[in-house]
Amino acid sequence: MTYELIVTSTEGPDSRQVGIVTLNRPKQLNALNNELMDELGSALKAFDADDSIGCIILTGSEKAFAAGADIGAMANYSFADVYNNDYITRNWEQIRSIRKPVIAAVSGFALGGGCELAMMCDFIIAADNARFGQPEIKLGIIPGAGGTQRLPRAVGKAKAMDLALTGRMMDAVEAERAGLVSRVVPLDKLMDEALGAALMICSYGQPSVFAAKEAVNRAFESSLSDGVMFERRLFHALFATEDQKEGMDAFVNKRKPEFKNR
Ligand code: CO8
Repeated sequence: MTYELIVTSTEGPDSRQVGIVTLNRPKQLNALNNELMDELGSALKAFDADDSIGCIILTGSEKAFAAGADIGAMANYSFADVYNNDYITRNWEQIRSIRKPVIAAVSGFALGGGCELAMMCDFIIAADNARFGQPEIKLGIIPGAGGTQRLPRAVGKAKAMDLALTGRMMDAVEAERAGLVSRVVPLDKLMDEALGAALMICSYGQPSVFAAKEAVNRAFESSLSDGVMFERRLFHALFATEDQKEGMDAFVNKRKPEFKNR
């Protein structure tokens, strides 16, 4: 399938590849409009359904991961437009239904919907020029794609309130210190770092990768005791996989495991 506003590619050995989606509206700093979000949803679903893909990276340009929802497109929307037709917000939660890990490799601006999109990914690796923020308050609105919910879960109430109410940006160092991003690397190392992480994930057995993602996500949807029980059931279930036998046998016999994803 050909896309206009994103570019897709793959990296890695034939057996297990990394699917890469690059947002590509450079003149608008990757501002997110309905068409781009439709293409992003299609590309993510296609990679998710492709057995040769083990992990996905979502990235933008050096200057901008995404500078938010497209303000020009939103400017004249009425309540009826956005509510009745689900303009702007349609498709935004699709990324949550992707079962394979999605890594956000963020350089430059990740603002508003761009920050929310990065937070919908499983983890964020940031370049040292990355800047995160929820500046919607400056436009007379508030975050609409989970920013007020995911940001406090990531960085705590104080910093989330600070960012949502002042609209200020935080740099990569502050974002890492606050727990929003997992690693910060020099800009020219961003894709190498993200690919290294993605290829490592690809090398593991898929049942345990899926289970780890599901279990960590459950921490944000349940009480501690429900989450621990959910984890325990997945943990028990993995003893029914060939990959558990292979992984442990390989360790015991001091050899490299060859996971079969079953
Ligand atoms: N929408 C549309 N166009 C944009 C956007 C945007 N969000 N951001 C930048 N652009 C365009 C600019 O208009 C400009 O276009 P042109 O060259 O035609 O004038 C071009 O990109 C370059 O931008 P600047 O000249 O402003 O570049 P600077 O380096 O001077 O500044 C900034 C970069 C700081 C990123 C600045 O462009 C800016 O503040 N952008 C807006 C950031 C913002 O407010 N984002 C939040 C948008 S609202 C939102 O995301 C709500 C999400 C709700 C959820 C979505 C629904 C689920």
